[in-house]
Amino acid sequence: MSLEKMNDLNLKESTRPENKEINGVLMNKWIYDNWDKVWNFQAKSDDLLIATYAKSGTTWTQEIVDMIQNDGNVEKCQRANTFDRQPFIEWIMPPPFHSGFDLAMKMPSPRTLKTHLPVQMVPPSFWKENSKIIYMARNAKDCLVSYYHFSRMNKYVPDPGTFEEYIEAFMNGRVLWGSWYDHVKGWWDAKDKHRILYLFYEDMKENPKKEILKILKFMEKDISEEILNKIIHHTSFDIMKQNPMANYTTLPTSIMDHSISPFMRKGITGDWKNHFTVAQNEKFDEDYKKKMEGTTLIFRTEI
Ligand code: PPS
Repeated sequence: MSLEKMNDLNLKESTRPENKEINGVLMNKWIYDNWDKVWNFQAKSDDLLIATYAKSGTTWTQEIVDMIQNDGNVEKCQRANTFDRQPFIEWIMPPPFHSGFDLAMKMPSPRTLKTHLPVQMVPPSFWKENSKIIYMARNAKDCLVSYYHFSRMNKYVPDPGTFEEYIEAFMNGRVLWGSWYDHVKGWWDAKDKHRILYLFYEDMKENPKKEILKILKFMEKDISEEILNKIIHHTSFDIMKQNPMANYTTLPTSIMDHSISPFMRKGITGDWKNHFTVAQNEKFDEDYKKKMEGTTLIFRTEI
């Protein structure tokens, strides 16, 4: 179905769906209902999986990887929407919308795929096949702010309520894909046992060249300095914000309403300072210390 047609339809599915927990992790109803299919997803050894907690720089990483795979050819990277180029494996939608899961099944190899699943919920075939995985993490406060605004504009995500209420929900892991704390720690531990490149949004923001070089090495790709500079430029926030194949503006407004908050919102580190009150920040930090105790994982909340 064309996106224009989807736009015309006043679908029932565009109202916010119910959510249910799978092993303590909140998921939308469609993923919950189809969990067996997701769990039994058949990964391949030449798959490249981009894994993130939501709002941590997934789309950015996806665009970088696609540009690398296409040797910096911008036209090729504009062949389709991000979500069609690199299917979102657990995203199962009712007809008439196509689902990332179905798309991944149909896609020829080598595939680049996306997931927000916490590490313990990744389909076991990825470990069996030893597929490469790039994990991108973002500091909790900026992630929370981004997720809050995204939840306001995206009707497939639970209504966030007030910012105060949302902080509570985030701290308690009562948001889709569960606890940020468990997610980043779980993947951090997994990186020493599997082929996982663990990256940080803040590092990418500070020095994209250095981080893209890490991705190139991981993907065993070599490119010229000229192409590297082209990739840095094409995947900068300002360019991606204007790119309809990366900014999610082709989706119907009944799903994502960019007039409420654009998907490509600010793309910075430290925006949390414009949102948290002093009291909210103190409470968040205190709770953070407890939840992150004992891990070697360190985040930067400003650069
Ligand atoms: S999703 O829906 O989970 O896939 O969202 P995700 O892509 O992970 O995160 C969206 C946030 O990433 C920002 N973004 C970028 N920041 C810097 N540079 C580039 N190129 C870029 N592309 C996307 C996007 O603006 C969202 O963050 P916020 O803070 O809301 O602006």
